[in-house]
Amino acid sequence: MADHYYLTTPIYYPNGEPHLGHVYTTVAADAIARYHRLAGDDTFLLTGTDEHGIKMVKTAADAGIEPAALADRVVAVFEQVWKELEITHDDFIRTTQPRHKQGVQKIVEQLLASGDIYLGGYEGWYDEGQEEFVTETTAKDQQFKSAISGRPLVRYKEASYFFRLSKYAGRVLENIKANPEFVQPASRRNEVISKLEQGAEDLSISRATLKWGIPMPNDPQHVVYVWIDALSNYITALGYGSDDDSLFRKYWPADLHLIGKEILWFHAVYWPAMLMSLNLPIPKRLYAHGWWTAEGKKMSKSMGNFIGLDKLREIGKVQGYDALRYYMLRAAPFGSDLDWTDADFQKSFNELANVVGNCLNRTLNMVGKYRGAVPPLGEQDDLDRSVIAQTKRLGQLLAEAYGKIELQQCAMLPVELARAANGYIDATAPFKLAKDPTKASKLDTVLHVSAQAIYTALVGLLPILPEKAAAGLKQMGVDVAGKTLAQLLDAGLPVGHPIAPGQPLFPKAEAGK
Ligand code: ME8
Repeated sequence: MADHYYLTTPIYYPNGEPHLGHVYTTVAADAIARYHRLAGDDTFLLTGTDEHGIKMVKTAADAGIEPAALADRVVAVFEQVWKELEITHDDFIRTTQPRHKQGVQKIVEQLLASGDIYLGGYEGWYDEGQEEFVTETTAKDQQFKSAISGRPLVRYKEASYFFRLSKYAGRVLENIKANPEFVQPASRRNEVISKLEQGAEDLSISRATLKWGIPMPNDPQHVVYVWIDALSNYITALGYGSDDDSLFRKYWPADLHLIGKEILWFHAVYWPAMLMSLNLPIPKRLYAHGWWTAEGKKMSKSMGNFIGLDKLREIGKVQGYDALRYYMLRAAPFGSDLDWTDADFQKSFNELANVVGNCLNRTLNMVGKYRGAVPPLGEQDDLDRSVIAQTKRLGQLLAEAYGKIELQQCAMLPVELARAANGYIDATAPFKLAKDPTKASKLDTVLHVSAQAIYTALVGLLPILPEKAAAGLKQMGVDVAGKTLAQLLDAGLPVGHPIAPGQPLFPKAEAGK
């Protein structure tokens, strides 16, 4: 039976249109999901929107509309963008959907039943942009401003229900320490550990002064704190607490929650504590990736360096969304902060054109012209053997890289194989071999090895460049539909497989722009 793989993106606030940051996490998740599907795993990718909370209320008020109308308008944009980018999510959860509301109420009822919720009063600071309670000390350290947006913290004083986070802090910490894979990357895991070693206070989980939210089942004057509401999506989407929880039973615990670094604490501490209180298993892995800046500065509309939909769509139109995917995933080791520059984007596009596109084109032209079909291996030397070995290794290297969520490697390894194949073609000079009938066996080898190498590289690129890699393979006469990675890699290109000259995969007219 195939393995299960359940992965999620954060559910985004629909208070503004998606931008580079949202696209990054979602594309990363999509690449991982595509890899696992290709590997034959029963895969489920969840994304969605986080529609309650004060931030939505305020943005809607500024626009002179109701929060629900704002959510509907922006959610439609998110859905449209994921469609344009061909994101392969299996579900899109909105926290305003009845299925989610019912699930959250069930969850809160269970937390109440385990005695982990009590009524108290909250007086303290709140970061409305992050929807986060901030302790007095932290507030002071941050000069009463948000660490993320820089906006002033707001003083709250109201009755509130509390979740006994302090009761679970020790177990949550132990679990993080005992499972090095759980919170990644390691640097961020260490930050969580040192913060958690100082203990954790009980968490205010309801708002009495807010109407836009899910009512507390025991006291409808309060709405559930937006983070308790939001984190629950990972199980309500699977039907937890509903009449049909078959997906939940099949896929939970999640294999991977992919998130940005600024929301790691919620996922690494609040979420496991909630799950412990619910007696449910903890997700297997949280991966908190880095933050994008643009041209060296925080992205901002007023600074003119905002990478928003207009710019992303223009790239989609000119260079194609696959070029965007490759650039984003290749830009830095996964987990590190990243900086967008137009120059680097162009460089990475040129790399695709000059390395992958060029290798495919040369190979198709050579094999098409000299043999018309993949020839058998002829006489071989060490250089041939080293490219053969590198080709054979790709599947294993990719399995390791995807296993560790090293997405930069996942993007680059196949391209490095194509680069090696280009070097090999340069070194063996098949156009010279073709002129000398005594070198026919050597030419067979060169054509065979080059064809297998670029074929394998394209197969390895399928999760990263779904459209271009499939188009390249189509030019090689290979239809990937319905085939697993192992089938594609093991089969290789059979001897005698017909090959005809092809078209540029990344046309130069575009590359030069
Ligand atoms: O935090 N660089 O939603 P959100 C990289 N609703 N990633 C970025 C980014 C940037 N500059 N900007 C945004 C929320 N992101 C909550 C989540 S989950 C139960 C609830 C990405 O709309 C990154 O994944 O503010 C980050 O964690 C997420 O968008 C925040 O989206």
